[in-house]
Amino acid sequence: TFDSNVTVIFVLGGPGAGKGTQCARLVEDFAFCHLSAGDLLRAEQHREGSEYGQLIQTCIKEGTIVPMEVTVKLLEKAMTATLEEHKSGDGWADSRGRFLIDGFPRKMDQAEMFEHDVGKATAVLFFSTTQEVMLERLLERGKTSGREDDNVESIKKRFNTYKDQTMPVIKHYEKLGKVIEIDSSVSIEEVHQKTKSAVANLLS
Ligand code: UP5
Ligand code: MG
Repeated sequence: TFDSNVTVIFVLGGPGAGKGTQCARLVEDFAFCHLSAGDLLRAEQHREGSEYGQLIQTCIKEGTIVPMEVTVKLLEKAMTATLEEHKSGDGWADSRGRFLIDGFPRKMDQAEMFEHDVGKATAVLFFSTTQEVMLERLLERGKTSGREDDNVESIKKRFNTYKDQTMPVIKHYEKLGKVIEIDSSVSIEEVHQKTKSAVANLLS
């Protein structure tokens, strides 16, 4: 478990809602370390000698959730590496001790495991928009992304997993009063402005 001065913000929302895009923008404003669970899994999938390559590929294509032990380990490792890297420098706890955990936790058991083993989340940023908007964005991105899950068939499965497994996580944090919901149907810049002021509020 990390120090209590480490700030963790979970970033949730459906496939293509704009989590990664907004996290990248926030990093320019606030000195967060942005860790995308999906990106870490894709890197692990392609890492030579990984025992999980096949499993991760199948889960991503089918839109199902990779066993949480794998994902939590990858996140913990990345967080530790970031903190170690900045320990010696002044103010490390202030800047690199802030994490945006993008696309995680997607299922209740992951949330429980992370909060038990790693640390508690300060807040949850929830980017919400309609399925139509998400579908359009993902199909557009699919023309160039090379992502194995940016096709109609996988996207439908991702939507179902999101609805069945991830929405309950958001509901859980809503009950705790930790969710900041941001409508991400509008332009990237407009979403960014709203997100930026919400985060500034949170950190003040
Ligand atoms: N775009 C973004 N914002 C826009 C806006 N306001 N207006 C117009 N266009 C906008 O954005 C998607 C596209 O839309 C981009 O082209 C962008 O330019 C445009 P992006 O920011 O990439 O959206 P994001 O929400 O990050 O979508 P992503 O596809 O990454 O979401 P997913 O949650 O589906 O994908 P992730 O990589 O997190 O997970 C993939 C898979 O990994 C999962 O399905 C699962 O199989 C596995 N996984 C796990 O098993 N466990 C985990 O904990 C995490 C992942
Ligand atoms: Mg993403």
